Amino acid sequence: MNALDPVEVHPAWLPPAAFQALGSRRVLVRGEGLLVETVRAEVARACERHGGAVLSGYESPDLVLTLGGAHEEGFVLANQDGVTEVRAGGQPGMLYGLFHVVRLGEAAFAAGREPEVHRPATRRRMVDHWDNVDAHPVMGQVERGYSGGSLFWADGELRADRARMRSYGRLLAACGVNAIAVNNVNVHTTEAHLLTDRLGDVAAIANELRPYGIRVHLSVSFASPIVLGGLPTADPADEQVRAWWAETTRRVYETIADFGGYVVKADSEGQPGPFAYGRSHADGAKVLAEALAPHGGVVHWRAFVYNHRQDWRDRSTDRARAAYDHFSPLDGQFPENAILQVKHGPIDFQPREPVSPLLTAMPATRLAVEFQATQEYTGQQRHLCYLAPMWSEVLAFSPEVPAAELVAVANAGDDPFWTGHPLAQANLYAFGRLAWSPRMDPLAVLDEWIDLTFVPSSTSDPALLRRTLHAVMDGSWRTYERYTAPLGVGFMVRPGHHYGPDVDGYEYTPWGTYHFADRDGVGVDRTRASGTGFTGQYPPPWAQVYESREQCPDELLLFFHHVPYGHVLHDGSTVIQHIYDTHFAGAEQAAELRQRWESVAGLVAEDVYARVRDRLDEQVRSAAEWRDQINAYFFRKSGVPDAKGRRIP
Ligand code: GCW
Repeated sequence: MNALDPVEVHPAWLPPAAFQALGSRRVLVRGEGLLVETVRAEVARACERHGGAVLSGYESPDLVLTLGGAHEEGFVLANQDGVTEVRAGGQPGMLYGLFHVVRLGEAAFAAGREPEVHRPATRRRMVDHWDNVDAHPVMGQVERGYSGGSLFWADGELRADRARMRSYGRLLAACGVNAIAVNNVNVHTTEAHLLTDRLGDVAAIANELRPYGIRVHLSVSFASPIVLGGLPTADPADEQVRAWWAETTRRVYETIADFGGYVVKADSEGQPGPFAYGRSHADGAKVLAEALAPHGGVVHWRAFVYNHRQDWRDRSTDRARAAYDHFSPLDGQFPENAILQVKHGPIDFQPREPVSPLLTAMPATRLAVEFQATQEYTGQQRHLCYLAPMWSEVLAFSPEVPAAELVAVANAGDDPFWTGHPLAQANLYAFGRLAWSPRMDPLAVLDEWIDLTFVPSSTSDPALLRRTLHAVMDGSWRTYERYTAPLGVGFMVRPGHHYGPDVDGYEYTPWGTYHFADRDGVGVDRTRASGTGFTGQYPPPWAQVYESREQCPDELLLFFHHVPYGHVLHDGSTVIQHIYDTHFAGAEQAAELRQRWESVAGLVAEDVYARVRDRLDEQVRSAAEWRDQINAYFFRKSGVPDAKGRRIP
């Protein structure tokens, strides 16, 4: 048995106190296997701390964890005659059942509890790390990482601190995640070698994560046959190329028998892909899928393909259209073990976007929805932004969406609090829970996270703490939205690092992210009638709703329409007045959050309190900067004064 002792970092949603109810019981664990051993070790540690006992035979237990059910990852929780039983389909199910018992606390042992059946909505619940092995000259160790260094890599090497990897796997398993990609989708030279001569590093990570039921996936370069294999081409139709992928993949499975598969970013932002050979993305995905199929692996093929060298003068090209235009004609052509991984919005993880229409256009293709837990465009873990309400809106959009697998770009690193901002841990936790159960209420998820992370019995005023956490977190995404780019128009961030306001930062660049503000109005005309026609990519009723200025939801108005500043919104205010009002309000709310946090001084650990306070200080400063730049910009463009006479610099 491997040592499972947690390391000296913040315990996140698994502090020892969260195991009190379980650990004070008499527990019987039945079965054999690696994950059952993990369960046994968890139980033993909890019982040692809290006075319970691990039973081995016939003594009467309070809790039985046993195997024997239908779904490998599922379990049934029941209480009969005062004994709580978790009957799991397979070993992973027992592990998830254990963490469910932890989540329930005392409630798991209440007599007469109705039996509950639990099983994940989808087979794979995955986090993608954009971690580099070699620190990248611009992007650093972790691309878009705001949590210190990588958990896996440092300065070109695999990290020596394997215990931290193990602890991470434990946290992921406790919220339901079962797959992880350990390197950046932008695959640079060193990282390309993880597939071949540095595979041992990947195997070492897999060894740490395996006891928690997590499979390792690898981002690979489409040009691997050239870069690693010395072939003259990476053309997917070339026999040598196919043979190279087949043989390379066979070796991978020889080393890591339960390897998950490949993640590919192709023909995107400079990454190589099948277009170079006149082949389609289905052709490209096929060659990798075929290599993986005999071993049970999958390829996640990203749909984030667009022209990043667009001419800003050309108003007919629309980046929002790109994924659908490229991929919808390929529906039905992807092999069974290929999963098309689609960003949740048509552009790029903005705080407000419509749901990507591609998700409704691929009935014959396996899909994954990609969320971004790392807060690239939502405050970079300096601002508080609980993202689950946004993700839930995406998941509720249409029946296709919750049926897809879920992937999140990870937000964790070697920071002592895992996620830089301690409250950003909730985003990782919530992602796992929503991937398991897409229809869960995001605020109920937050309650789970609060109870686990800030165990009520460990604080003198749990009610005040809970109230405060809800007050600062529930609406934090909307607060962020208020003081940043208005009404869904997006991208008013500083080019490059994407932190803080820069209204015209991207306006005259090749990136395809424009707002088209002039003296008369603002927004992108994506209608069929007079714009780029993007609205036509949606099925009814959305094609009509988004096409119509009158019906389009306010929060997306400028994503779909170019309107005059005097355009009247559903709430009765004009666009320009809405911009002023929301920006004043948003910055004020940020200041209120900061005040509110003071009420939990002494209720949470000092280091957590201080870190959150410092981040909130920066959020208050930055929100005021956003308010002033956005308001000043639109006042100067439009010449329309604020109806309430507030000072606009
Ligand atoms: O949002 C953009 C980021 C890039 C990222 C890219 C992607 C990994 O700015 O840093 O590259 O998306 O999703 O591929």
